[in-house]
Amino acid sequence: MFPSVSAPEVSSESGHDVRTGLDAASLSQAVCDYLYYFQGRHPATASRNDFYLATAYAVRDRLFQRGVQSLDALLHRPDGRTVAYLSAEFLMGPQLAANLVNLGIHDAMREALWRMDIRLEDMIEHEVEPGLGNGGLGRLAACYLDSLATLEIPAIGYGIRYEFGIFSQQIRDGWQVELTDKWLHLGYPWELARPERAVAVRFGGYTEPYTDEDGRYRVRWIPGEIVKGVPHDTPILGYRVKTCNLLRLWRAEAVQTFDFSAFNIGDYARAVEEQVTSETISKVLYPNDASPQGKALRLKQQYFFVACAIQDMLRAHLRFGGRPETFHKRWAAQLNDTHPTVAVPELMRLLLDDHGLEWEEAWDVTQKTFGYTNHTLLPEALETWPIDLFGALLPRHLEIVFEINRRLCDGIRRVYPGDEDRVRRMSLIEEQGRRSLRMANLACVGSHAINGVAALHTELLKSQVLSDWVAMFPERFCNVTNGVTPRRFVVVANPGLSGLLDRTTGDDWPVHLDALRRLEPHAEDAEFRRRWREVKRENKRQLAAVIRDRTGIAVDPDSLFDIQVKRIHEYKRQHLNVLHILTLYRRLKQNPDLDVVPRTFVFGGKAAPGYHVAKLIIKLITATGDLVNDDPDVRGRLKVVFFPNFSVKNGEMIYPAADLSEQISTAGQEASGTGNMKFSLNGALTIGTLDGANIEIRDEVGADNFFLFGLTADEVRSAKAGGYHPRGVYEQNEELRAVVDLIASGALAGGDAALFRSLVDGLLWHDPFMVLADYQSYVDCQTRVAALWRDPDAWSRMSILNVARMGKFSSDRSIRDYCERVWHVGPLGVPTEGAP
Ligand code: CRA
Repeated sequence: MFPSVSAPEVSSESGHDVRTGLDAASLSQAVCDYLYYFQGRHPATASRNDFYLATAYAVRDRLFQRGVQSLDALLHRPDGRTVAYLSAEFLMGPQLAANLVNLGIHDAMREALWRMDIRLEDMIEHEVEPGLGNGGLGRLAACYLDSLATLEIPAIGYGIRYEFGIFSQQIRDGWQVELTDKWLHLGYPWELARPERAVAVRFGGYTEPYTDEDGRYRVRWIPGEIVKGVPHDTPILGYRVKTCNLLRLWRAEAVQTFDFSAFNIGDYARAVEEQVTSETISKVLYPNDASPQGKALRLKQQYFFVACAIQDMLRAHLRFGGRPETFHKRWAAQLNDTHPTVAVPELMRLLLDDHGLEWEEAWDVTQKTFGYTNHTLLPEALETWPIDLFGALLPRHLEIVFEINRRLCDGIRRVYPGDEDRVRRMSLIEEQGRRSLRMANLACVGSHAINGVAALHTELLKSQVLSDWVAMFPERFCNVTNGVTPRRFVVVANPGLSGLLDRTTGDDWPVHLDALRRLEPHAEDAEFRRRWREVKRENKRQLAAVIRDRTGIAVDPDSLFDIQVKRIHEYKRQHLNVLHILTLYRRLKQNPDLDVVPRTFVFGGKAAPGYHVAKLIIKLITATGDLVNDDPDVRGRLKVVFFPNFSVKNGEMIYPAADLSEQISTAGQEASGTGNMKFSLNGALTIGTLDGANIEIRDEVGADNFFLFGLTADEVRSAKAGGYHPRGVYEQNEELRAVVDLIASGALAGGDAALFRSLVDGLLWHDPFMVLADYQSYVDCQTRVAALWRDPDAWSRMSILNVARMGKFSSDRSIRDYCERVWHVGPLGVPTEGAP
């Protein structure tokens, strides 16, 4: 049954290096060895999961081999700087295919498995991804780890190993239903637990002053609770390089897992109580995208992983001979939004209380260590913590925060005497209502660099949310536009396109994305355009099969695939998309012979479980599908699909199959967006507003190759300031009125006029995201899209130019920008100009 590999052999006898060899024979032997000796399975009886695990372990060996070498290289550069990317979320996506591509052994592994009658595709399909993030912010962190390793910059991603990641989404009766995400249930082979590297994290209790041997006034923290943080390491290999970095995620455990005294007196429940409460910390990811919940457990999570990370960094620094006061020369730490900001008082605490530094020196080290990236302007997303809650959990940190604030406010008063309003605005403490700690202000004061994630976003940050900070610390601000990794989102996700790009431009584009410019002349080549369309058509055929399988809806691969996948949020305006669909539907009902471009509308994305309007929008989408899909007058020309459980893995199927990418947020609301980049890089044309990175994408691909509509951020502001009356827009636009009335009538809800009432009323009376204001512009723009679609050559030309001009949006470019503008580090951590 397994002719070529019957039993494991010792590597020296077989002539293959089973641990590290990259040829098919070595790989096949390695997989077989894992089956026998690690899982205790014979290939003949092994399950698909057994084979998957064995394959993953064989790959992991090769990663860790490079990881050890990378660490060794770092040890020989004790003057180098390592990047610590602190993030509450890492949305890594499936690991097998990406690692095979980065190692350059995709074909060898296919051959190795084939010798055992196993299809590599089945192994890749079998993998369950760790959903340890909500959306863009977490996926960005993962792209950045990929680029850091590819650019050979020593880096560690620090985060939380949530036992349950983002919920998995099912659609029942058209509604979202959330199921727990048990990503660990069949074993996660990519990580290595390092219990010997565990650290202790303290919570609660009180502080007390004392005088040390030198007669100095000091403070000690007597905690009320201690929890253990156990690191779990996932190797992060760069693309075709030796550098292998680390993602180190922390799991919370009880210090003492079993209370024998409680057990002895017969209280079984109490005996494991400590374990239960400790482990709660890393149990579950909060499923909110860009809007915090303000729960005590969330603050505990934040402090937990940050305390683990900083201790880990400091320990490494001291072990390699560093002194506390040179910490910033070894580490550049990035705060991925405000979630890890408690790192600022934590580092201060360690330097002051544990290492005896003076305040000024500790503060200097701290500021030089941290950089802060802001990811959103949404006012509800600005994190604050009630002072009483913060103080109860972190009493010593609160004292340090008060002292940072005292010095900050003194500084403001020196620069702006008498401007108490400014002091109030910049203070770390919000005094109105329940006194609370403003994390964005703490991040700003504690960092030497502050950046937004796209040009417009940074401008708005500077002119609105953080304008006081710009006035006082202008040199701290810079922009770093987001990027995405072309390895995962093209090489892995779109092998058809990848092959065509290799053959046309050479194969260096995955690491020099600007090289895709070489495609430009081919846009004029009719034969090339035909091949371009063939690739897209095959991707669409595959997606159509999956859609059929998961939703039962049959869609035509020759129709225009018009796709919006991202978190469901009012500002992203999935409902604007629905208004357009219903507009087309009504036109067809009025004139079934109308010549419309056949379209397949695909939606995907999760709604935060507590966000009722977002959940109602999902229902609106599925109800629209129910209305439209089988209507005889429509004759299959419009199909509406809600693709359940959007994830990195599903995204890898969806982006390559898109013709049109919907990036239709209200201008000024989407900080950057990164889905916009993934689509365009896969040859979709964008219909979008002047928002986030859309603006820069349009600048790069050319205004002629981008479907622009809608109000600008400035226009949105003045429209609102001038008193926006959505009801008036509705009354004056006949087609819009008819469509809104259709939703309000209950026709999409089996006659239940109440179902979408709140949504409709919200649009008519408030419409904070200007859906009605942008409706006509959007529908007109969609008419231009349809006209272009009728000219396949013109469409393909634009599609090719989009891909050719996306070089800027490689996450490699973003990481180079961070290295230059924020971290001052080069490959192998060599300090560059401006390094502290
Ligand atoms: N929700 C922004 O909204 C941006 C990503 C990554 C977001 C996106 O426009 O592309 O960050 N903001 O920068 C966020 O999470 C806390 O704020 C996002 O993913």
